[in-house]
Amino acid sequence: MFIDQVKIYVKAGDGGNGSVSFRREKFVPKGGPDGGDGGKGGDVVIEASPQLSTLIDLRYQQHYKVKHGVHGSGHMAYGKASPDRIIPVPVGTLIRNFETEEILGDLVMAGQRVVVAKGGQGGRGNTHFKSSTQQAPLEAEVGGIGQDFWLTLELKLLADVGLVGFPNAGKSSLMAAMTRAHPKVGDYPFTTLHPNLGVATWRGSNGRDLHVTVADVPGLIEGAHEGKGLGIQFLKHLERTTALLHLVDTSEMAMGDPVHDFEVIREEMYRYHPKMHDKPFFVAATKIDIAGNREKIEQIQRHCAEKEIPFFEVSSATGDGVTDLIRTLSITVEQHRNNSHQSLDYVSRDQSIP
Ligand SMILES: Nc1nc2c(ncn2[C@@H]2O[C@H](COP(=O)(O)OP(=O)(O)OP(=O)(O)O)[C@@H](O)[C@H]2O)c(=O)[nH]1
Ligand SMILES: [Mg+2]
Repeated sequence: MFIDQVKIYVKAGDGGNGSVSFRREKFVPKGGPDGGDGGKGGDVVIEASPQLSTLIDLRYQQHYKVKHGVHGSGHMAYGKASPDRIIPVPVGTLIRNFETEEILGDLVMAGQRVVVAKGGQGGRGNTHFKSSTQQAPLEAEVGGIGQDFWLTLELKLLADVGLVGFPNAGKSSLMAAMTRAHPKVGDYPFTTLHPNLGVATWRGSNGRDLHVTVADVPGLIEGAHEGKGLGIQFLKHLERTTALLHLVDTSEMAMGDPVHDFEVIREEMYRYHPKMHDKPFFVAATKIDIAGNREKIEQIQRHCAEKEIPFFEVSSATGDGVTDLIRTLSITVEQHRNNSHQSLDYVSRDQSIP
């Protein structure tokens, strides 16, 4: 299973100290206490951002410290609180206390937040310590200490696009053609035993790179939703993906009928959970360099046209069609990310999957 893991140190802000001060006014010989309170120290907050797809930034910056709150001062001046420090992480990040291994949060939703270290309270100024017996208190509190911890952050498989299909359909080969990942490819079913993640990049028309995380999971077979083959365990990994790309082997050597193969896998996903059919969905005919008379390509293409499913044809061996596919997937994923309302909607639906 893919896990991107980092260890970071967080330290929330200490509270500002309360002030010891007395009023000094003309014609008022003994002014009372007027020391203000210190400001609260900022918290450290971790927030799931749909813009991020890896924890790589946190590998480069390991320490996150928040400034202390401003100290109180005379004339009842309260110190300002120091601002919270927000650390953005990808959706799918699990946060643990490094020492106790206690889970502090599992950020599965864009915008979801968890306070991982609380800032100290501001100390009270000497105005609070005035009493009938003590008219001129020399006492004030120091600010509370901000919490500090070492944390481990783990990114669980939460890809943008999941590759689905029968064993040997060419998923890992396509993954290798679209990304820099090097998954194992083999001329036999169930070559892939664990999901692999890779990142496909598309340079948008504005010159900005769009990154799409692709998950290559073990092949599915009939009965997968009941746990047949490597089955259910990996359907689970596809739950949280934005879009699905279904690969159908259209080479001359492929054993089955492409339309039948396609419907079997589509049905497995539906039976696993009907909401799997609500995701943006694409079909790609694979291995078109060895498709012979193209009969299988045309069969599945007609079927997709009838069902209004976007259809592509690719060869991972020659690279034909791969760029076009990356472009479409990137645009779809980007639209999804920009639509945070939709993204929240997705996750809440995903959470309802048992
Ligand atoms: N000629 C040709 N062969 C391909 C192409 N894509 C995949 N293959 C071959 O098809 C076989 C299966 O490819 P994989 O990428 O391992 O298929 P998979 O879907 O990942 O298979 P599992 O992991 O077992 O489910 C390998 O022998 C590949 O070399 C292609 O575009 N052209
Ligand atoms: Mg594979």
